[in-house]
Amino acid sequence: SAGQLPHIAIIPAPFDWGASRRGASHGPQAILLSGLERKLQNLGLSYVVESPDYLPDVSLDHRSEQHLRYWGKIAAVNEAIAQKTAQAAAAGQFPLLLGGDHSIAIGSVAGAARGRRRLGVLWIDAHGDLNTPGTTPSGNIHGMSLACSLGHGDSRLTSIGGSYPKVQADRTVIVGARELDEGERQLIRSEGIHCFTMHDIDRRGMAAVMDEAIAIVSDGTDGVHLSFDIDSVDPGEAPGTGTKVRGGLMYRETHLAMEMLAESGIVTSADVVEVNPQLDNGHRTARLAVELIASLLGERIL
Ligand code: NNH
Ligand code: MN
Ligand code: MN
Ligand code: MN
Repeated sequence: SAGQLPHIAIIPAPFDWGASRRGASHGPQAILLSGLERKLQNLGLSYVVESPDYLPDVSLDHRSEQHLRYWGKIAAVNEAIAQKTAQAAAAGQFPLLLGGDHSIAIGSVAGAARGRRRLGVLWIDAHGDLNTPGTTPSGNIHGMSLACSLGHGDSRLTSIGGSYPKVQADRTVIVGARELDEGERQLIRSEGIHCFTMHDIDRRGMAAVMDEAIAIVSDGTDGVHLSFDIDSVDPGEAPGTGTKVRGGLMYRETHLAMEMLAESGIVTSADVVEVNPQLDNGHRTARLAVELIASLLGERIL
């Protein structure tokens, strides 16, 4: 239906003011330099790499608060990300956002939700990203992005891309959680957000967890956004990220999750975030990101 439009729109989001450490802004370049285009070509996929020029210059925006650090820059950048993502989706493309810290998902989820009012969200992360200014231990907005998309938190963030909740709790699934703050636990319980922790993955296995996750996010939805935080993967495999937590997803478990998503055919847009080449061991983490994107987009072993 997209005519001669490329199928995949690679949208770089070189931004890192949502995290406590700088460096994730170089994630898109590291992922592109690690062979993403070659992978897509080998898969026979058509794609376009968007220029990062769609992002506004926020270097002079110093609006910030203790519990909402750099909210001015983050609001401005995410309005542009929402617009760019919505535009690609409306053209029939698959928006693939390369972060950047996880605050960029405020914009990408808003953009994906513009044409899909019953969007499912799969959030693969060591963390919940369910803090609000009232619960955040850090003030870092990358720890608030999923809460924002659900409509919780400060209106300067929840209004990005439209003043309404972009997703509903019963269509939201977290996979890989192992470091949740107390306010996040409370929100998961009070809202009924589905959360498969590392404990669940250890007990039941990744295949069973992903079967259930896929069933939840595809039930009654009109699209699924995957928001993949590379810190979900065990730091032994993915050292190049700012908030490493031991006991993460193993290499094959992570690929299996991506392969199962590819088989399901449900994913309509995705983010890959928190790759920080300044903390990486060579390009190990960026290369892993490329491999995982390939699995998500249909690369098979046989
Ligand atoms: N929960 C912590 C916070 O809100 C850490 C969040 N860091 C992340 N999230 N990398 O994915 O500050
Ligand atoms: Mn995250
Ligand atoms: Mn995380
Ligand atoms: Mn924490």
